[in-house]
Amino acid sequence: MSFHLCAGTGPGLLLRLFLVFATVSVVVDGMNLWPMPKSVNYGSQTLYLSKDFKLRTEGSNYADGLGILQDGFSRMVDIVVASRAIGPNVTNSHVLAGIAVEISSSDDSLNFGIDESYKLFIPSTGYPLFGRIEAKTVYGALHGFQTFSQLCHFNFTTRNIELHLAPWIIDDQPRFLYRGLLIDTARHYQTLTVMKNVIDAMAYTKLNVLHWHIVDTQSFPLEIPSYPKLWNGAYSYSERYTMAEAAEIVLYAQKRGINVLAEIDVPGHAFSWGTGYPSLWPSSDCQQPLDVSNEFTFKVIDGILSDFSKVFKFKFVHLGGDEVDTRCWMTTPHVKKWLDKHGMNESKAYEYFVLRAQNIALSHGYEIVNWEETFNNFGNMLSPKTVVHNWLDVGVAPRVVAAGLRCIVSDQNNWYLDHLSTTWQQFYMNEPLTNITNHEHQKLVIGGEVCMWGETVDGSDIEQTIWPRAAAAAERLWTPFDKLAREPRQVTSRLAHFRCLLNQRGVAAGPITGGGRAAPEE
Ligand code: CP6
Repeated sequence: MSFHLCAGTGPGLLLRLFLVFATVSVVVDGMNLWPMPKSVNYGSQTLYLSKDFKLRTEGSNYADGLGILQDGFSRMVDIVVASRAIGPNVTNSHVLAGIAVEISSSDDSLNFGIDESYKLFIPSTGYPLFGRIEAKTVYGALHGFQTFSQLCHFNFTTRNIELHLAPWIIDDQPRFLYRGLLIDTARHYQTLTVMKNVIDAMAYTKLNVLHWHIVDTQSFPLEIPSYPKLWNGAYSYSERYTMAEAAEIVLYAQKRGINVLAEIDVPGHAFSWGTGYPSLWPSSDCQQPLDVSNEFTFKVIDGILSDFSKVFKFKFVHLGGDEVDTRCWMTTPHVKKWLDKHGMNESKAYEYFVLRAQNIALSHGYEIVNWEETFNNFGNMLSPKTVVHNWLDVGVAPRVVAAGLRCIVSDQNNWYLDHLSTTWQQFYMNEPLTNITNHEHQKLVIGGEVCMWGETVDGSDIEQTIWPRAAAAAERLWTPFDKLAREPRQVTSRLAHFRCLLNQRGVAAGPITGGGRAAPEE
């Protein structure tokens, strides 16, 4: 069966058929917004976007020095027009002349926890007709643009862009402050173009953190000015990022309301570091983990984080700490001698390494994210500024927040995009607050993250591996709990529509028919 659910108006054919035969009531809301806003009201009037659709700014607080609002508006118009030849407006009533935006805060720094809420009003009467977005921050206004873009459809008869069901009153804000997507550029290098395309699609789904797993055992693609031989561990001369290009990615993301969480995964997952600086390896028989006994190891980490702090302005840095196999520390004579001298066994040395890396990050002004093994092994020793990043055990988040630390959920059975058989339904239904009932504890779950580990994806298939499954998780992280569907089939048609929208915008999102990552002919 082929699915064609990209129709601009009303529920898709499948949902219409479903509604005819449905015995349970489903919320249709007459629209296909993704992710579903907190509150939506609408009417029945069709409006036509002016060929000269304008941004009007109101209130004088926000100066838009970086052009975030102006550029966000232009991009929004571009995705709505989608290169089509728009005909002359056929009517002079019900023409929407533009959007007026009022931003109350002058601050355009993209700090963690900033207000991302917005209100979107589309009136149906008046002249001239202007939509209106009210937001505390420019980043809230950008979310308003995204929602607005999903209300617009090209009509092939009139050659106008139509906006149905006005007046609209939408009141929206995210459920979680941290809505992440991990990209791994160590197992396969990803081009700047791919990275930017991923960021664009993240903005469409209202995800707000790009977790950049830059480096791993397989390659070290990033330039580190303090230790210029580190990127000798890149796959090739071309498969690298200059620090200036990293800064370009950070700015590109910021202009779309997305923070970049940079990761160096220590002390495991770091073989590639030794290509340029072999003394980071304990010995030729022990090339990971990094040499815990060597002061140079921590000097290099300090240099990396010093360089990071000039470019990666997010308040968190990710220090990894997962899957550390410390056995060869014990069998490398100079390391064993050092451990004995300091009265450390393997697990104490692992703790010492992670805590020392944490202190270096703190000295550069960062708060820290670490993978959950650090909590499982020595949770009570972690800095209070640690966010524990779950991936292994669904039971860890309740324990982390009960211990007073913050937590990000990335359950490998539901939110790992490299697991091709994990279905979009699983991505949708994975609930970060499972088994956490205490309200104070719930607040410590700052959000969740879907992970696109890079072993099996390159530029040829990364987009359809991420999308639309990451979008299913994005609604879980954005939409208020009481507005989320209880059954995935309640959102199938709306997600299929959003997936078509991604395709129309040049994002190679795969079909949703198979559940997991499906082949197009399925
Ligand atoms: N790389 C790093 C990985 C994984 C992790 N860390 C990983 C482990 C198991 C699965 C998928 C990915 N490839 N650095 C674990 C956080 Cl199933």
